Amino acid sequence: MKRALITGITGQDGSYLAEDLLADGYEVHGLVRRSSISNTKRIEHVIKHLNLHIGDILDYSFLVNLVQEIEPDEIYHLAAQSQVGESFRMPMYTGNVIAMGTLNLLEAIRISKLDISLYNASTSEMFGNAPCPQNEETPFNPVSPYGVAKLYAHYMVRNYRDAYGIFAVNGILFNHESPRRGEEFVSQKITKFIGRIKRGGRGKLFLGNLMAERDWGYAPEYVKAMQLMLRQSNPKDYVIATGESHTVKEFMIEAFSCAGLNWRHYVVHETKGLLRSNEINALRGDYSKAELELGWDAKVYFKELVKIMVEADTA
Ligand code: NDP
Ligand code: GDR
Repeated sequence: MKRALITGITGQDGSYLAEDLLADGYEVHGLVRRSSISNTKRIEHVIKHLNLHIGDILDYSFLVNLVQEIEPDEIYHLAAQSQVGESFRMPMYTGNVIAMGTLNLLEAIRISKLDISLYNASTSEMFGNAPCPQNEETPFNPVSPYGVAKLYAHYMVRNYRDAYGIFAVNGILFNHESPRRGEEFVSQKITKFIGRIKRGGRGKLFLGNLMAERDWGYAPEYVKAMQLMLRQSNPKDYVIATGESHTVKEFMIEAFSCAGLNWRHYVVHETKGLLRSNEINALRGDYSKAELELGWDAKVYFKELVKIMVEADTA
C-alpha cells in the first residue's frame, strides 16, 4: 500500500486530494495545525480513514521526525498562508510559512535519505503582471509578498531536485475554486453572500477591485493534476489552468444572475480596505504542456464553476 503525506490537508485542495488518494487505496497522512477549535471541517467525512498528525510546517525538528516515522512514498506540500491580500499585512509571517516552511520540508526529505516524491504548490501569482497567456517559459515577476515567498519555495524545490536528485515538482496552478473555498477569497465571498440573501438575509457585499482578470478553474480537477505530476518518469514543473480569463466583475454578475438577483442592489465595490497595495491585472494560463505530457485537461469552465458554487450556497 502506498503512503502519502499531505501538508495543508485541512484546506480546500488538501481535502479533495485526501479523498482521491483514499479512493486510490493510499494510506493517507495529514499534517494538521494545532488550534483551539476544530479546523478539520473539510475532512470530517473521511477523517476516520486518515492518519492525522498535529504539528506545524514551521517546526523543522517535528518535520524531520514525522517524515522518518511515516516513510511516505509521496508528499503533497500544500500548507501555506494562502491569502494574497493578507500577505501585504503579514509579510514576515507569510514568508516564514511559505519560504522557510518549504525549506524545512525539503531538508527533512533530504536528511531522511528516503525515496520520496514531492509535489509543491506553486502559483500563478509568481508571474505578476507578465503578459497573458503565461506558461512554464514565462519569466517570473511577483508583485505580492505571497508571490515572492512562493517563488523562493519554487526555486528551492528546483534546487533540491537538481542538487540532490530528489523527485520534486512544482505545480504552477492558477486560481481554482469550489464550494470548499475559504470565504476570504472573492469567489466564495460572493457566492456565500448570495446564499445568505436567498435565505432572507440583508446587507451589502463589499468588494475591492472588480477589474482584475483571473483564470478560474475547478479545484477537484486541479488536485488530479498534482497526482499526475508525481506519476511521471521525470520530475518537471507544469502550469495548470483553464486557458480562459474573466474579471471579478464578470464572476460577480454571473453569480448574481444564476441566483436571479440584481447585483446593483447589493454590491459596493472599490472598498478602500479591500484594495491591494499592488495587484495583478490579468492572469490566463497556457496549460498545453500539461495537456500534452500529463493528458490533463480542464473540463469545468467559468460558467459551470460559478453555477456549482452558487447552487452549493443556495441549496
Ligand atoms: P487553503 O488556504 O484552503 O489551505 C491552506 C492549508 O495550509 C490549510 O490546511 C492550513 O491549515 C494550512 N496551513 C497554513 N499555515 C500552516 C502552518 N504554519 N503549518 C501547517 N499547515 C498550515 O489553500 P488551498 O487549499 O486553496 O491551496 C493549497 C495550496 O495551493 C496553498 O499552498 C496555496 O498557496 C496554493 N495555491 C492555491 C491556489 C488556489 O487557487 N486555491 C492556486 C495556486 C496555488 P488551517 O486549516 O489550520 O488554516
Ligand atoms: P487571488 O484570489 O488573490 O487571485 O489568490 P482572491 O480570491 O483573494 O482575489 C482574486 C481577485 O479578486 C480581487 N478582489 C477581492 N479579493 C478578495 N479576496 N476579497 C475581496 O473582497 C475582493 N474584491 C476584489 C482581488 O484583488 C484579486 O484581484 C488566489 C489564492 O488561492 C492564492 O493562494 C493563489 O496562489 C492564487 O489564487 C493563484
